Amino acid sequence: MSVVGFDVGFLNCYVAVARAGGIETVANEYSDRCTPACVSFGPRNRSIGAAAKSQVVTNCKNTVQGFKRFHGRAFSDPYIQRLKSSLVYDLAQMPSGTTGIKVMYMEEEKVFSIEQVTAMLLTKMKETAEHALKKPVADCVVSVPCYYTDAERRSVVDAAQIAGLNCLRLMNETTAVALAYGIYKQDLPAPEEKPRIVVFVDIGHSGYQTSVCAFNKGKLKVLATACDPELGGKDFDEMLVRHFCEEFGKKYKLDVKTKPRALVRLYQECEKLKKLMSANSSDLPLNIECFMNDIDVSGKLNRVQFEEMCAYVLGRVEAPLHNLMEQAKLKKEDIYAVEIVGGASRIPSVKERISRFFGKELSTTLNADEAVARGCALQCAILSPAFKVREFSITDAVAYPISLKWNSSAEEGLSDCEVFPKNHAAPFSKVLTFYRREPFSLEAYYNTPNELPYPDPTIGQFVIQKVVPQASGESSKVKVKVRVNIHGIFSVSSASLVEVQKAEEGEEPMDTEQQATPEKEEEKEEELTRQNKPISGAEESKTEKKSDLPPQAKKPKVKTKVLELPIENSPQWELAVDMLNLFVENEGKMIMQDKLEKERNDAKNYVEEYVYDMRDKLHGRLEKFVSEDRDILSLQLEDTENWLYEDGEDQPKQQYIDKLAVLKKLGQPIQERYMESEERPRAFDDMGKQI
Ligand code: ATP
Ligand code: K
Ligand code: MG
Repeated sequence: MSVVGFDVGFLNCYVAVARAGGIETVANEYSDRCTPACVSFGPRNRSIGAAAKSQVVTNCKNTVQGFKRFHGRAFSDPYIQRLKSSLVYDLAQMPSGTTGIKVMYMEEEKVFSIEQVTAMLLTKMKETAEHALKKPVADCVVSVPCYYTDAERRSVVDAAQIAGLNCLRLMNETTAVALAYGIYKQDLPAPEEKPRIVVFVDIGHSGYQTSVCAFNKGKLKVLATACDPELGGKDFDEMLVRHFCEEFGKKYKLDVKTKPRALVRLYQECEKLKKLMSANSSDLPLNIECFMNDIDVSGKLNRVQFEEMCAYVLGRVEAPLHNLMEQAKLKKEDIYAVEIVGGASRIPSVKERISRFFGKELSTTLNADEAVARGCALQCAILSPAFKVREFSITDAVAYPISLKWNSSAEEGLSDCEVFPKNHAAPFSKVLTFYRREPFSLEAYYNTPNELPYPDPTIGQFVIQKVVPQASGESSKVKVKVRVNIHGIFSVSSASLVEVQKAEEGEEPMDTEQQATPEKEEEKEEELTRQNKPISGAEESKTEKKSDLPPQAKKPKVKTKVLELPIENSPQWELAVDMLNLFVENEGKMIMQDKLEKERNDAKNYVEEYVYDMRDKLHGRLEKFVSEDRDILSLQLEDTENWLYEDGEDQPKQQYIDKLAVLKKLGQPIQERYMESEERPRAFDDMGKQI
């Protein structure tokens, strides 16, 4: 049982774990708590995280970044098509129609689905967690932007599974931040008191998310969320890049856009400049040596100019805040604090605008980079039976209103019904009742396509199968349970047919079938239910925490049998099970390949190290102990060194092991003679001191 939280950022990822001492953000193999969301493909292996980031320029076509926005998207999605032209690596269509990336890997052209790429990143983050916890990691909580739709969420759940993770919850990033804020607060209002209202703002590299939450002792409730999925640090970088492309075009006659490598370098330098700009308002230089065609370029910029060129981007900061307050029907005076996180929240003009909107100082009590990961780890701790953590209940909100539509009887045509309005509590289940004689299908969709940052409002088709009329020929009562689950994903979770059976007075209830749930009907329900119309009334709605069984009624005359009905689920862009299994298998193979390649490299490094180490020693402490074997070894060392740079550059692992063995065979006797002398009594100590 592991307790781990993963913040899978667009640019920066963080891993937090729970240990005896509490929640901790842990460092990767480079002693860095930030792992870049970057995967690089090579002729023999993959590099992931920091190792991949270092190849962004040298191996730009096979180094993938910024892929968080491809989840759950068709390749033909206009958004993907628009992005495609601005990327230095290639995108491709998966057989299912979703988005994949095309790279050279193992000297072959390969297409990987977005789920696979994110799984690679998660594999790395999993390793980081395992290294910190010193045990295998499976259970975890993974962050997603609160504006993600179902298809995007399912895609991330699949990615986690491909990486061998058991994702206990996909957690909205702003909700993770809210949890990290609230769980340690000792002074929250009592449950019956007026809640404390806090606004959370997360501006990362790709997206801008805001939420408003109500806190009472031991609980938080998300009241509303509002976002701009296309506003983040990258948009400021974009403005800078555009500016310098133009400037260098004029000044040096360079067409930067034609050279992917130069463009990638310019992005890197502009990001650095932007960060410096947060702390300095004076002129700041931007210099790149050998930028293009052997030309060194330089430019400069100050904060006033920066803000001018970013006026359009900055102008978009307020809209989501208005939207948020409107949805929650709150006044600015109701807000206790505005907590900001995310890297781009450090931009002074962004802070200024948010602060001006609320008319108050912003709070930065949370770690701007790590709060999401910490919140996820806290949620994982709460969900894990193995970890004791303070009771804290989290009620999230549905981001987009969800409706169902279905075919009613011929006369009525299509019917529909909003099952989860915007900001409805989640996770949540509702039971709907239908009267049917045959299988029927439900289509779930987001009913506000205009506010959806996604081109297709369809969530999925759900066919309720094996519906048959009652023995009397009348329609059967079919109860359908719909839910927004813990990941924020809509599903039709179960369906059952209520079979009414006449029974003799005093007869014992019949044994129900294996699948059947022990549920009895109430007459009241039937009266509430119109023909072919579901009832989503309060008495049938239950939160997931409560039992779904209605109170048992004593009715001797009528017995009912409840049959579970199979449901055929076809959510939009669902990854087929056989594909998922194949991806799981392939990820395993690639992990193995990376491991083998690492071992091969290590074996080569051992030879190299031995050559240099031994050569030094032959002129140092071992000098006294070599006799006629000296020349043979020296020669061998030199030969090996040359070999390493020529034929031995790229050999199978065993070759290096054999080479090392040959060298050691020659070196060993010398070292033994040295060791022997070291172990001799004090009288011989002087010799050792000469080293
Ligand atoms: P997302 O949340 O959109 O998935 P992310 O979590 O990877 O993205 P963060 O790590 O929160 O993003 O923020 C990264 C962004 O913050 C980058 O654009 C980075 O340049 C910017 N950033 C970091 N520090 C500063 C700073 N001091 N001044 C300005 N921008 C900064
Ligand atoms: K992050
Ligand atoms: Mg983030």
